[in-house]
Amino acid sequence: MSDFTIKNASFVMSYANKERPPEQTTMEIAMVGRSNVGKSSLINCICNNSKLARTSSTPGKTRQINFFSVNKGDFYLVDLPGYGFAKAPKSEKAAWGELMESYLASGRLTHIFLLLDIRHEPTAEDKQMFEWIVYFGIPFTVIATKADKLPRSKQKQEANKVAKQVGAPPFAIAFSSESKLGKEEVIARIGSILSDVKERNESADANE
Ligand SMILES: Nc1nc2c(ncn2[C@@H]2O[C@H](COP(=O)(O)OP(=O)(O)OP(=O)(O)O)[C@@H](O)[C@H]2O)c(=O)[nH]1
Ligand SMILES: [Mg+2]
Repeated sequence: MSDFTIKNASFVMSYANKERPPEQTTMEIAMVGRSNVGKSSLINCICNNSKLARTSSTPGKTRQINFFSVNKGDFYLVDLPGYGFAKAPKSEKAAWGELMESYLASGRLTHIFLLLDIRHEPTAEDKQMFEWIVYFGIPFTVIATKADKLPRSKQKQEANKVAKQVGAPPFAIAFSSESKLGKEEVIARIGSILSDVKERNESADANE
């Protein structure tokens, strides 16, 4: 186990395609998933700050790409607007598609956390999103959210099942921002992604 911890996190900026995104840093991990699946809540949970990213029981709360700087600028966690928000007007859905596509294609992303509700079979949009992630070649981890809604005996099995159903290898972290299940596992995952990136950067520097 690494001794990686999240010591502090702060909001940097919201980005909606018109402004310039923040200066790139060591790495960027983005939360991707259906509206209401718990992306903003996961960021708040692992950063121990319930007010960091705005959450809501009404789907469609996050409308822009929000950057959060962690451990004094060491890396960014990125909260994305959700998809599958039925009430959104057509123009907004089109804007969402453009924003997401340009962000995924930007080459900034180190890793994606694909969040799926542990209780439901992934939707056509989840599967489409997964195909985009594969198309853009971005490394990912599947996180099955709201695990507190299932009995403990089913959590691991159902988490792996949704990963398989979306088309990914059948492994997912069972997570709950309510019960904090999987919190340490998600943090350890971030720690290992970060140490891989740093190692790669060091060997690239050494080869120059
Ligand atoms: N029971 C339970 N509820 C959760 C969990 N995570 C989030 N929620 C609730 O689900 C709702 C949506 O959470 P958000 O974190 O705002 O979801 P989001 O994915 O950011 O949604 P958008 O910003 O609309 O894309 C809120 O009412 C949360 O309190 C969880 O682990 N367990
Ligand atoms: Mg949100």
